[in-house]
Amino acid sequence: VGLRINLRRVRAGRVVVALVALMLCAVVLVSFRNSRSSSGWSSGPHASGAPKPSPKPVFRQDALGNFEPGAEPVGDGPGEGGRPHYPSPEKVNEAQQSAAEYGMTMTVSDDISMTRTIPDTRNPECRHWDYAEDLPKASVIVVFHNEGWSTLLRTVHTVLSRSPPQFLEEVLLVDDFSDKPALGGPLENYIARFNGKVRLLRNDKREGLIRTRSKGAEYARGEVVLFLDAHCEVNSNWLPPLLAPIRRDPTVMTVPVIDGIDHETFEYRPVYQGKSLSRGIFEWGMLYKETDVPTQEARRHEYVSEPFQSPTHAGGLFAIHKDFFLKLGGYDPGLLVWGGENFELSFKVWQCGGSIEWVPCSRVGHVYRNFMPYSFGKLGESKKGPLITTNYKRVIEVWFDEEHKEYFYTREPMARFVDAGDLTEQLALKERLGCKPFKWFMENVAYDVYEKYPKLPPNLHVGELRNAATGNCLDTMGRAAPTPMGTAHCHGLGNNQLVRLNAQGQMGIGERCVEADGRTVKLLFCRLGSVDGPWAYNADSKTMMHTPTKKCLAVHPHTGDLHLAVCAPINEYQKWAFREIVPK
Ligand code: LR7
Ligand code: MN
Repeated sequence: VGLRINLRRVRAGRVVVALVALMLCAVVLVSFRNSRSSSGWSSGPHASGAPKPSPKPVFRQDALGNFEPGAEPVGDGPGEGGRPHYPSPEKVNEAQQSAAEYGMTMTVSDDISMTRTIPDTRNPECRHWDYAEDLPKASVIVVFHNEGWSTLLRTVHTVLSRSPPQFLEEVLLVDDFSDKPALGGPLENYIARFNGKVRLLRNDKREGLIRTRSKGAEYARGEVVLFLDAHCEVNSNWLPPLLAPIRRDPTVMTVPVIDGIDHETFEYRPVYQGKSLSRGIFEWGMLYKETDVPTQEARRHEYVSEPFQSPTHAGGLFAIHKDFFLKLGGYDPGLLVWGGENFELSFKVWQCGGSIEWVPCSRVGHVYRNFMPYSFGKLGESKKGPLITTNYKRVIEVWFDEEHKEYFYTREPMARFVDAGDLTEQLALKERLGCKPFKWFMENVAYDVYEKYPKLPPNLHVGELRNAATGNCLDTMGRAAPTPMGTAHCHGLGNNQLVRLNAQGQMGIGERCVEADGRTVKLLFCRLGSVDGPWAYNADSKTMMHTPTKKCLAVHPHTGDLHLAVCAPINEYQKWAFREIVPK
């Protein structure tokens, strides 16, 4: 990167020399003009010629961007400079308890200053961009449910201290029916010190993060709504780069690059150390994934620090013009609590006339929790089938086409059985806005999904896989991959027993694959983008052969464990039958 800047400098320097010497004028000028127009340069404050409106930020060689702050002095207190912090010996127990309650060690967070310094993790190029002075103002919306005090307020403090005030309309906190006492009166008292710059709304029942965000957007006073999770620390000059693309085009949604904050030590860890930039995609079971920015997209930009287009986003951190968000109907109000809303918004933005840009010069730290500390409450019980799968089904039933829907159901057969609820309004919105078909999105925006996750071969069998000798069914045993696979009493409910075997020998349960080495049979995450596997089922002999070893899947008669055995088709412990199930 430094190299690139140097190259640019050399080139620009060469231009000046050439102009002065009146040598090779024509050739050099052409190359200069080309570089100006392709980067969208127009006459910035330091360029010669009549000033023109700047559709894009100006890249200046002097690194004195108009909002560029000086380096913050690094103190030596706990966690300063983004360094890891550890609980003192007498607080170890308390720390463990707080980690169990919040999914992050609040005791450690509580020791760290609200405005500690963190490393400026941006590409050095970022200090050269010069943004317009009339960017739209943002409401920063933070929804929360039973979040820890110091992480929530550190989010607020860093937004207030690291945003140019003229672009920050307000910080809008929306409480999704928390019941921790500190988040009641004490929170109201605390934010009073910000003289109205920080507002607080409360739900009168649990709505989940998705509906709570839509509500925040409706109440927001800013032209742009900018969402953050309640455990973030925004980094140096994070705000203008997110607003500039929206000023240029109000149908652009912008996403900062998300650094990691460790849930135990609160160490600030930059993403992309020595790695190339990545962007958001998805695989067919609708897990969110990131992948390298394809060359086709990278080639469209002169600088690696320029925003680039991304098919999807992780969900929590993004900015969008309020009117555009509301025109898109906010989030589908039928999505419950958590999950899938990132895809819904991504597909909707792209298919209905907008675009998503990831902004490398805007960096925000986010605490990745150890586990989800909250339950889904009554909302979780009110839906048939697992709630997140239900959300995914709503999203794909509205935005996918028939071909791509089939890949989702092939990979996640359980989804066929969940009730997605009424989709009339969502389909009507898609119609009314004249949104483009999913095929267009896949071919023009998310083309890299096909490279990573090839189209899926059909399933030959889907159902529970019952052993003839024991009468038990193949089962994940409720354990997370990687784990040994087991068998258990057949319950007919699908879920952990809903096995798929596809035409290329891949056997799995949802996104996880059954694999075997030598003797043990395991459940692993399917190899990235793999659609094939080692299994061959013979419906006559009822054996499941592991083709690389030519051995057969068997239950051990004594231990009951799964293993690979020398094939002996008369052995009942090696006979398996798929039974289609229709979970109630
Ligand atoms: O019922 C709830 N009500 C809420 O208000 C549940 C949660 N929330 C709040 C919660 O307090 C937090 O502020 O909603 C916010 C997000 O919840 P998290 O932090 O528990 O979610 P996450 O970080 O585990 O999950 C990611 O996916 C979610 C899917 O619905 C959301 O989109 C999160 O915002 C999203 N987080 C990010 O994108 C940060 C980067 C992580 C990655 C990849
Ligand atoms: Mn989060």
